[in-house]
Amino acid sequence: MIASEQKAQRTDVDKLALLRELEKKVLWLASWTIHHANHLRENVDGVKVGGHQASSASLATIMTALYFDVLRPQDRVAVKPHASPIFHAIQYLFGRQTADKLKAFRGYKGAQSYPSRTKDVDDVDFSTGSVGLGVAQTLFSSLVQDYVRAHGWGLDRPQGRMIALVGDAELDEGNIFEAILEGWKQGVRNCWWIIDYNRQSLDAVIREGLWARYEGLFRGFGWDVVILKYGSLLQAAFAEPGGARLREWIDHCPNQLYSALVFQGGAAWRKRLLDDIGDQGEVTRIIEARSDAELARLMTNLAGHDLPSLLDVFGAVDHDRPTCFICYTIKGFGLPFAGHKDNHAGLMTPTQMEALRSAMNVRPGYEWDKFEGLALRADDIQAFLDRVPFVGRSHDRPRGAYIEVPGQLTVSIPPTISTQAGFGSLLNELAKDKSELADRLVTTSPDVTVSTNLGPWVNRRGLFARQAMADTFKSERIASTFAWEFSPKGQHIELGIAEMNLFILLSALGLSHAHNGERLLPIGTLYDPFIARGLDALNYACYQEARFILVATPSGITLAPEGGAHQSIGTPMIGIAQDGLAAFEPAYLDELSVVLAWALDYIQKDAESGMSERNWLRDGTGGSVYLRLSTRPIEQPRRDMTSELREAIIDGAYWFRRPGPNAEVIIAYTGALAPEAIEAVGLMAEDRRDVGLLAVTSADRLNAGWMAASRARDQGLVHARSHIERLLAEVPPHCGIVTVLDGHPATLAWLGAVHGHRVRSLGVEHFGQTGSIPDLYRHYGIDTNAIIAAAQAIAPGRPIRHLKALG
Ligand SMILES: Cc1ncc(C[n+]2csc(CCOP(=O)(O)OP(=O)(O)O)c2C)c(N)n1
Ligand SMILES: [Mg+2]
Repeated sequence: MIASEQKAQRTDVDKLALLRELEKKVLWLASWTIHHANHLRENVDGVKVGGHQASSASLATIMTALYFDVLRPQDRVAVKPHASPIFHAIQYLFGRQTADKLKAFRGYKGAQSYPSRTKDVDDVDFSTGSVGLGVAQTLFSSLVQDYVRAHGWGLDRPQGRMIALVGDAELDEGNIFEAILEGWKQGVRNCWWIIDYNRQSLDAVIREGLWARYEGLFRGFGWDVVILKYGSLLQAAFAEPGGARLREWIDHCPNQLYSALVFQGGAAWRKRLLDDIGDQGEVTRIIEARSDAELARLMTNLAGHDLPSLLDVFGAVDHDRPTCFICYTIKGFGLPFAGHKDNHAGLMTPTQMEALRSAMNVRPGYEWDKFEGLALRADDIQAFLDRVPFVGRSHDRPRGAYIEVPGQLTVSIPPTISTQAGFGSLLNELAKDKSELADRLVTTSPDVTVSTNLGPWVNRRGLFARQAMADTFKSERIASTFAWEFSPKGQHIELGIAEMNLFILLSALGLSHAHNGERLLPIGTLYDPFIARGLDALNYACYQEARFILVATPSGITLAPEGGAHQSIGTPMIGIAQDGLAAFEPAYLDELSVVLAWALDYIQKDAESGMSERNWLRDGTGGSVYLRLSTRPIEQPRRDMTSELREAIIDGAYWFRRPGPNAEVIIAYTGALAPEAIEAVGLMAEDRRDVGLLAVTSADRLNAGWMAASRARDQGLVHARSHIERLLAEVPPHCGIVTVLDGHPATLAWLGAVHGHRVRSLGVEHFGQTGSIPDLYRHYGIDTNAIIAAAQAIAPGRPIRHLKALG
């Protein structure tokens, strides 16, 4: 053997020895962190917070191999929610997590139970917690990386692999299958899914033979599949005389029995093996040559806990094909409840923890010490840690350069138009524009591109695909309104009909600045009722501060011709309640134009800003934006867009008609019901004095500002006033408010609580009635008559003459 070979071999051995020590340390720290949170923290209130020691331990070896050897700084990882303590322990060893945060695990401002991009300090790539979402997002993030590079951006950075550490039960989530199908259509690559095949979920041991279903599934969609079943010890034993028999036994061992034996340990293994195959020749020697402890070690040596096997397999990948690794593991490996089917929320008792402490050579008082109890020298370990490729990742997250947004967007306003059609015109104008802004826009839609009015934009900017594809209808000269041409420069990503995929893709696009250092301005369109289909993915996108604009159209019962099944009632309430999402429902195109320009700037903001004095909103912090639009063409006002009006539209409301000093009633409306509200005010004028008309463009922002200003006053800032408080201060105390929108009435009902006015709230509470717009408005009581009737009820006085009998 020549000298350099000897040296290389020695370094390999050294690396393995180091990794083995680190694996132990990671398991110790993660277990101790959870134990500390449950048993030792001073302020624990008697409620066990769990922490999933078993679920974490399952991934300790795989994550050791990845983070200390395989990963490169540009790789991005979605960590299975319950492996959070392992992730934090690894980051702690890298010096990127603090002992204080670990000590406060699951506590106030402590390390998070599930890895969080926004709440954790140790550079989490994807927030996980709702199982299945982080997994799918890695697939879409690899697509986004391709999109960015195909557009010529970020080519000076190395390409990363998008990796998901997947719990085997996560694969029960339907969104994973939707993503795999979409990934196949889009030609996904640079994506690894590493399945922690511990054959346990939360409740139980999973079905036999699932791995074979997974294998077939992934292969069917063009993935490479690598099955890591047996570790190096077992493989060596299989090579011994009689080894084939042992292998046959273990290959046929049911999951339940295997788990039970793992839990019971060496003596149980011996008894069972001797009972089953002890009389079958040479295999007996394999069993008898080992002590109970050695036998247990052998029989639990699955590849997912075997560093040499993992390093070999991960290190051998030399292509960018999507790859699924099915890694056999044991839930709770290395801990006393390993394999027990009830171990999901199991916690080690103080006695068990003491046993682990002594096995790990950790002295009391040195539990958080990075190098305590390790067999190698601290200096050597530290030197190794300093050389780990992954630590080359910068401490600062990339942010992507800000893309300039003009104060005003170009659009010509016809006398009558719907907000949905207006949105199409705005994007069509942007598509014509030779600007950085237009180039950074990327649109996406789950098979409703044309019906949500993105057609003209797509005609101009094309669809994205890594390989160009012509529109055959065009080349065959068949007349069509829409060109459907794919190219690497295209700016629309067409998805199949899966709203989950839409939101997860928006989440990936909306984090491009942080993942690729290149900012994209994503706009996704869908039908408003189907927000509910992807709501959890939307919530997670917002939770991890992805930035995008969601345009939901059509909405409400105003989509009457589409039929009852597509109505949306609750979405305005989602707009109010969803954290990280500013919701608007403009009535007119000039309002929409103002809101869209604002939104394109707002989604790029990320300052640690306080509240603005004007509206008591944290506009400097930014967020995503939801626009609830309508297909109903309505007559447009002719007016100058003054800066005062623009500001009020963004803040959430303005007086379309100011109430006079003697007003008895005002009407507050949102969105497509503007014509009914205006008509009602006109018809009441003879019988009620000074009726005011409040146009509400964003119930969400009005409400948020009001809540924030109230809190500020509670804390002593006596002059804090929100936008809605200032507007309603003009309304005399005895005056009533009628609110109306095409959505749930509770959306605006709170307006009465601002200054204590009486309120009658009109809206839609029931679902599914078909009919024309007048039929439905009458049926649900949101037409002009209903508004007038409500005004009469809340502001009694002489009968309003135009009030017809309500049908
Ligand atoms: C969408 C969603 N539903 C339910 C849960 C609750 N839950 C957390 S972990 C888990 C089972 C996970 O099993 P697996 O993915 O196999 O991981 P393991 O615990 O085996 O490591 C469940 C049902 C969740 N976190 N998210
Ligand atoms: Mg599992």
